[in-house]
Amino acid sequence: MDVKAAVAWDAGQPLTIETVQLEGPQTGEVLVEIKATGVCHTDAFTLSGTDPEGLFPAILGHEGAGVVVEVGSGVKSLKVGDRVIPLYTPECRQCEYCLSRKTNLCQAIRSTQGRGVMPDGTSRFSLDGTMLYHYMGTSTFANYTVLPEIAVAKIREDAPFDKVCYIGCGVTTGIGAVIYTAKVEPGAKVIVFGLGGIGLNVIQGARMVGAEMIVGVDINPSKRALAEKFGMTHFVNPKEVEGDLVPYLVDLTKGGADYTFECIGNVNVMRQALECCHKGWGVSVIIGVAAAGQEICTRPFQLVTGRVWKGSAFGGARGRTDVPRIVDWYMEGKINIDDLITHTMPLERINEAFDLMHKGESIRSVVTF
Ligand code: NAD
Ligand code: AHE
Ligand code: ZN
Repeated sequence: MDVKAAVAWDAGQPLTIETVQLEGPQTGEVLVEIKATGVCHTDAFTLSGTDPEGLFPAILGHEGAGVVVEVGSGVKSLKVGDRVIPLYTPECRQCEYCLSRKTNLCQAIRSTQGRGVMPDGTSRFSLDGTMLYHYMGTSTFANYTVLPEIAVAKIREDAPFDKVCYIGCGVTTGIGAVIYTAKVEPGAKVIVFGLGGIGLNVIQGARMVGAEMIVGVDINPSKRALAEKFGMTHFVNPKEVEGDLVPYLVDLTKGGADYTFECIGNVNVMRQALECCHKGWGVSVIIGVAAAGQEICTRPFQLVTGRVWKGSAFGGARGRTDVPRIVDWYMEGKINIDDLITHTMPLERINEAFDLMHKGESIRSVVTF
């Protein structure tokens, strides 16, 4: 079938809107009509050419919501008409990783996801005979996409697509990092580095679980007001701090933070985030995605003296299980998504979403179809 898609032809180039061809679902797959998709910094990261797994030409996008319009043979858990959120972290409930209960990183289809193809090794997208790569197994910058059943979360029927699409990445990543990865407890002192589409969700997660002190760190002071609305208790602009940021934050938290979250993708900030953790028990969670070739470093003494460095992908959430619950939280008014969606636009204007992100003028832009 013909579908409308934003195609990334090459690194650093704007997306172009094309009519592309999409083959229907195979065994164990579904065809989803995408109704809305957010634009995450990770899409910009891959488009920039610094993603080691970046492939071109591709259809990017991994933060969507839509409706199942066709099911392939063997599909049991989904039917035509179901409202769904595509999952770049699937949940097969059968692989060693899922069964371990120690991680959300289902590996059932990870290798083909990273190679830009469906689990059978082929792409379903093409344009006039030229193969187009899938992206993160989701490719939501198209009004239709094909997904394996295990990479689809079924959600309630009354959830608005243009809001809950954000649960497909940013909301779950931020809130999940607090509740599933770090397991922040009431009364904790938390520092969040980067107050964008992810960091603000870390802040709202920290408030939800009853953190007592929530420090936000960002070089863009325009992020302050919204962060305060979401629960930030103290704002720090590193550009206004005299001397080193780390001792400043250790002083502010009276000995260091119980938990810190890096939501930027900057390896120097990752080090600061670890080192401003409390001696003996502070935990620093890396969420930001850093460019190819970048490495983190610190003195091993930081770890010897009890600080813990860990990472979080998709907030540690198990998508088919946890995403429907997070949608419920939104529908019950327990979490705020609306105020974070600062811009909406049709697919034809998707490049504006990247421009707004780079200029620091948006939190989340959502494309509606
Ligand atoms: P964003 O662009 O919306 O926000 C980034 C924020 O960091 C901005 O407010 C910016 O002003 C701030 N910033 C930049 N440099 C800074 C510095 N040196 N010190 C302090 N603040 C600084 O991006 P986002 O969508 O929130 O994504 C954040 C990161 O998280 C990206 O690297 C993205 O790829 C990654 N990410 C990871 C996961 C995961 O599962 N691990 C999921 C989604 C996004
Ligand atoms: N392809 C990159 C890694 C990108 C990355 O870390 N992705 C996160 C999700 S970011 C969503 O906005 C993730 O889930 N990672 C786990 C995984 O299996 O990819 C690289 O460096 O190669
Ligand atoms: Zn994302």
